Amino acid sequence: MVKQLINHGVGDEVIDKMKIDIQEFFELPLNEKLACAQLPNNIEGYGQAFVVSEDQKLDWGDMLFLLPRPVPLRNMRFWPTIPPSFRETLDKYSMALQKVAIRLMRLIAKNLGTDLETFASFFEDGTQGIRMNYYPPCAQASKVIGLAPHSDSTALTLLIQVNEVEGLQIKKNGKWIPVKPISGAFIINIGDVMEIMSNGEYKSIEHRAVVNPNKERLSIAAFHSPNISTMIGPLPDVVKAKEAGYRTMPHEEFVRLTISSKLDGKGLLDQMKL
Ligand SMILES: O=C(O)CCC(=O)C(=O)O
Repeated sequence: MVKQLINHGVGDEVIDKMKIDIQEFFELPLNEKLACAQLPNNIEGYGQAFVVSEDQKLDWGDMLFLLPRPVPLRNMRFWPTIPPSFRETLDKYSMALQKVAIRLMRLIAKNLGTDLETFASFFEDGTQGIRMNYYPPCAQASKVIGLAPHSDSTALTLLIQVNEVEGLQIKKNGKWIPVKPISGAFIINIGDVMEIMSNGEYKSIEHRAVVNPNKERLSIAAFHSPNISTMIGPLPDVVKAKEAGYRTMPHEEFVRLTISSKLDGKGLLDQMKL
């Protein structure tokens, strides 16, 4: 059984409204959703996950990916105006989840024995991406994949399964384990950036989404990373006497590496290992 976070302080009304608004968005006719369509060389907008070539087989799902934080860098061009409450709803959701993420970062910092304030400060004006996933049913569900196996390239993800249709699976000891939806609970996924910063003390988790033969499924993943000026590499006071197990590089360079890689298990992290 995978543990999930409850009593996180995010109001039911904030989560429920987010679920309603994203469901309404995905129910719109295609031409209306295309008002927020992805553009070449831009990861935001409505479309498919990690399209890196014309020839690749796409996953069985649509998504809307937005970067709500840092707030001054929001690109409202991709933010839906239908349903009319969408922007306000996402704004509230984004802020509430950022707060939970920072509280979790402090606990992780304590556990790592690194300075709480310094570690939390990396995330105070950090980046946050929110991917809203819609997986239509597929009669031949076993022949498709909703979202290919991957670990998140960010630090910490707060994920909710929106409509209680099972589909998320995590890889444990080489086996895929289903994660049961629990209403109002967040699944906390460790991402590659956390594995790197903690010098492997925290391991990122490989996961995927499978598709249901009869029912549509929705999920919302909120990815949190340090601010763009933070170097991505093992924290010096975590490494101490040990060898650093990962490369260090500017955050922007790390993001470029991420964008150019197709979702491929923990492949991105392998490129960072020393
Ligand atoms: O649909 C899910 O449960 C998984 C979503 C996910 O892993 C992602 O958006 O990165």
